[in-house]
Amino acid sequence: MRTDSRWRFDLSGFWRFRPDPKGEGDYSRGFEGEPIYVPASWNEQNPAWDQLGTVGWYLRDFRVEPPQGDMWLVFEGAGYRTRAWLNGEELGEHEGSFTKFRLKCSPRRGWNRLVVRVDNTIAPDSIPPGDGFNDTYFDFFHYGGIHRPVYLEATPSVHAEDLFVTGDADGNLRVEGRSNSEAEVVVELRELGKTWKMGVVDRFVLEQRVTVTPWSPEVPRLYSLEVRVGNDEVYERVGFRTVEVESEGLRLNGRKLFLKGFGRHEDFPTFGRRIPGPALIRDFQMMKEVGANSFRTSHYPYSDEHLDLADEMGFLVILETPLVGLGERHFRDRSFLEKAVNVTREMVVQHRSRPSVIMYSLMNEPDSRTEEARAFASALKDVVRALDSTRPITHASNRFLEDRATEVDDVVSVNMYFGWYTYSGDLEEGTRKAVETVEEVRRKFGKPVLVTEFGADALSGVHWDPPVAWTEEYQAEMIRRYVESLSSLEYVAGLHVWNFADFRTPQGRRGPTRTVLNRKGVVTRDRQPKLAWKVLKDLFSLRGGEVD
Ligand code: GCB
Repeated sequence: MRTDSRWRFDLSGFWRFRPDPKGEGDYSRGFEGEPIYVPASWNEQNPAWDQLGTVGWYLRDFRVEPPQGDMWLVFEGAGYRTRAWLNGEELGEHEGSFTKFRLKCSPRRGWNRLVVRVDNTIAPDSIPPGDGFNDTYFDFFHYGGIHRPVYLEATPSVHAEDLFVTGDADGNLRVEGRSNSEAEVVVELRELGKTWKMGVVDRFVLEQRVTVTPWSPEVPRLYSLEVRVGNDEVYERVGFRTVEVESEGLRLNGRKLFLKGFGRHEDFPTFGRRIPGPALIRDFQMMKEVGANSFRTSHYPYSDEHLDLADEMGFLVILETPLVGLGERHFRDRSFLEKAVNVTREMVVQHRSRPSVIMYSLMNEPDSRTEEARAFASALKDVVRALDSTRPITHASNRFLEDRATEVDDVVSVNMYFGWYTYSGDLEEGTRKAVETVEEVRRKFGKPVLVTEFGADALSGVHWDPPVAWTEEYQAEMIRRYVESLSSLEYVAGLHVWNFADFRTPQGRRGPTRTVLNRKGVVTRDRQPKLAWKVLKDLFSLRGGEVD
């Protein structure tokens, strides 16, 4: 639900920061600290903060003239655990780095002091889990801080809540929403000159058929749907599109769909877990240029800005939860399931009105070979279905035939590194194994298959003929062989190269297999193309990846 028509006070800019490596201090009333920029992770803003795996304190003094109504401190993403105090009074706390949350507050007229404590300690039961800062159960850097925008927002005493808007390619519009108390509700699609009066209600569902241009990667047409509840005005951008899953594959607006694209990360030099706007634009322009039509938000829900651009530029998104690296201990633990449900619910509610989001991925590479794992996946699926019954579900598996969670998925997704982690120098053998695996998975589950990861590390500027590991040539050749052989299988519904760009990862668990960054990007961390980029551009433009 878009609320930028409400009164807002933006808190981006320079704050003060104080590391608290033992996590024992109480600075909730104030401290001196050093300058830090928000929004961005703390790690790369100062080498002294880079490995700070525990607590950091933020402080901001600001002057404000608050309007009438309830006031909220909104974080679009901060973590891992965030607690805030306004003028010494505790506002509340939130666990999880990748979803939006808000804390009720009462700023006074004039000067106020906001203090935020961010605890980035990682534990076996955090989401995602790990044994410590450098020993994560996942392969990306555990940045800490206030990564996404933060602001004060006022809600009028009567206001809209929980807006959920969908539209299909035939122009069937569905709008669902609530008001915190009974009020006059009006829904408007201004571009079409349509207004619907819902009466005086506290809950409403509108179903109408309208004449529209469907949303697609080629023509990502968005309409603005406004809802007025009393004096409150909120809106969503609707894209009218239909996604269908058939045994042979996916359809978008009735036409066969082949997903071409990438797994990505929110990772950027100095900014850490925040990709600044100009870099997002560059990424999306490059992805268009290479012929991609989609990406997965590996391995956590991305920022509103990131997904806004996907809506606007016509990218199809597999929206993934931060449930990466789960094992038996997680599947047996009821309280972990509760946390997982919570984070999944927050993700779905935040992004379910986006046309770009065509599928949810509920986990990445769980150790899901048991009945407990299947039950866990099934419980998560029920939660999603209750909030949004319109989108198919998957999870990215590296357990292939042994994966029990795949049984509950609508689409099978596999991550495959034959020819890289099983390096023998023989590229043909790796590709053959990949094709065999996809064929077996298809035979067993009878569902469309997405290859959500494949690739090889390449150090930009390292070349060798004939191709050997770590060279740009080896990566390019491996990607070429995978794309050529897998895209000819009819039930393969898409190919996502791992990864769009090199990204930071800890040196712990994976030790010597990483050179500061994971180098499987087809562009470098500062977004310069490797050899594989050119190869991919030819492949994506040639192959029946187009919506036909
Ligand atoms: C995977 C993971 C991804 C890693 C990748 C790799 O299967 O899903 O997070 O980064 O492999 O490069 O090893």
